[in-house]
Amino acid sequence: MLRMFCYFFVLCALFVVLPQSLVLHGSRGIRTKQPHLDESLIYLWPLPAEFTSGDEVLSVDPSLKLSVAGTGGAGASYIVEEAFERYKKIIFEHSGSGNVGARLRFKRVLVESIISEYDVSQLKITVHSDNDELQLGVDESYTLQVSKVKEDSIAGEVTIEANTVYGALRGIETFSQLCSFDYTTKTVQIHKAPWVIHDQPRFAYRGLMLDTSRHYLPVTVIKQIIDSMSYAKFNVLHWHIIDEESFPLEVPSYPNLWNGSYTKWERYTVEDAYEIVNFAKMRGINVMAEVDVPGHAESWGVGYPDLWPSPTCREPLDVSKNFTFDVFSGILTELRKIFPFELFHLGGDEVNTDCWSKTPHVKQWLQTNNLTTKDGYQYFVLKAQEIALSKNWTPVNWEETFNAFPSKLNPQTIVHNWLGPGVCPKAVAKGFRCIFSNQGVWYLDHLDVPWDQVYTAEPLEGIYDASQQKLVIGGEVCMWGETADTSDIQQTIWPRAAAAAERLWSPRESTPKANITSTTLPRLLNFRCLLNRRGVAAAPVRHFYARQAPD
Ligand code: CP6
Repeated sequence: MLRMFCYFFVLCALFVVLPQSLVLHGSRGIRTKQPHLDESLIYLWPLPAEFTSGDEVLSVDPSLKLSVAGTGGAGASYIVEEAFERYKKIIFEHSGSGNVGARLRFKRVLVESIISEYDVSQLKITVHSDNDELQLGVDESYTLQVSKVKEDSIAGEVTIEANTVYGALRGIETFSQLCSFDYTTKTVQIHKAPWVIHDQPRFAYRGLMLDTSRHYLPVTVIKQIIDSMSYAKFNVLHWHIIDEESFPLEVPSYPNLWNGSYTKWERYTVEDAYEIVNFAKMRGINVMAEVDVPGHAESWGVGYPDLWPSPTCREPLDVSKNFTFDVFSGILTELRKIFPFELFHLGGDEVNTDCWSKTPHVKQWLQTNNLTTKDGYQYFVLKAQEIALSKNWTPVNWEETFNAFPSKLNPQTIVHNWLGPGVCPKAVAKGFRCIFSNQGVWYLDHLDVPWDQVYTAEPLEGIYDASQQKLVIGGEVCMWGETADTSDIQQTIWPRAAAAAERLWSPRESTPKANITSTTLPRLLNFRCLLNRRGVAAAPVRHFYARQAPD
């Protein structure tokens, strides 16, 4: 009897513990299986705006050649040429492809039916403009065609036509997703040819935020993240460089600021920042820097304690001193040389003004100027906006600034949503532009949000007027750094960031909220494996074990 009871107890304990451990360690334990390829599905991520496909298979020459043409000529082609070299490594990854023995064997099989050894031996890219300026709203459209030319000695042709090099980059990414290695013939193949793809993004702003203040991220890691962003067609890296915990960036005119870094190793030189901006540009990604004021700035005072209201009350920055604005303006002058993107993020979130009312000289200054603490907050944010505007930047601010004084913000301001879904409809109704980042669904540090909730989040929810919809420039997933560092950042970003990337790129009609487990999930599982094949530590797609799907 006692033994039976023990068995029963152990069994009950198993039932209690097991499902929980599956939820908590879903990514370490049983995983959602990659299903066998369903030939009827189109394995592209994000889904192109328009496409048609066929049922032919073409082989691709491992010594694939690039030809770049167009009115722009060689002007901007170095961006395309470098991209081509990167993608050749990705597409022809297996050492069997291009292996002479394998090629000869393959040739023997095909020698009677096909004239050329491979169907596709050239990628023809036409770019219509040599202007390589990368700004918000840059033309990223492209047409990608894979066709069979039977009567020619060249059996197949792949062409990409784009208005800018950045459109060409998006087209090359899509081309790479059409290519797959066939282990029987040891060749790279394109299935479902011929293809005609007309593609363009739904939103101009498709962002990922990185926070290098809570945990320092080495430059190589930031570059890896930028590379992975380009696979999902993201186009803005929002770099939350500085915050209250650490100040890792070099500011030459105020050389003590980076005394606020965690260690002397956990820093970015001006040259590092340049390199990151250039690396991103080569992949069609803009870098938007953030200097979050007046809250979230305690680390500034490590080097310049006068920026604190007092040594014991350190945040927000001292609003009463000219020195505070001299330093702020000095930082922006240095950053302007590094970051060519027209948007600049001024933060303005989570400002607790207790230190202003508790510190005698600040309290006195507020009284003298007949300001409440809330007025002081407004004064600081508007002054920061003026400084950014004077440096020819468009200010972006977290939504609290809009919530506190909507009619005072500069009309150029882009309101950055995060507190739930509500602010974009209000901001665009007042004529402001808006970025959607609802923390309930697009904060990647919230590990409990499953991929389908990320996917079905809709930036235009609650906005019905077409002219107001145009003011939502896009959205951004945020990777706050308190609970992630180099060891696990990629697996925290991916695969869920990819769900947001498709929401931001693909047409609303082709990314419905219903039935996403039947067609969208297999494509996402496939994209996650693509990331893994490219060396990105994307986590398993948590689905059935973490939570039952909605449909
Ligand atoms: N840091 C800064 C943060 C957050 C914000 N700003 C944040 C707040 C709440 C959550 C996650 C992140 N860590 N500077 C808000 C924009 Cl849940």
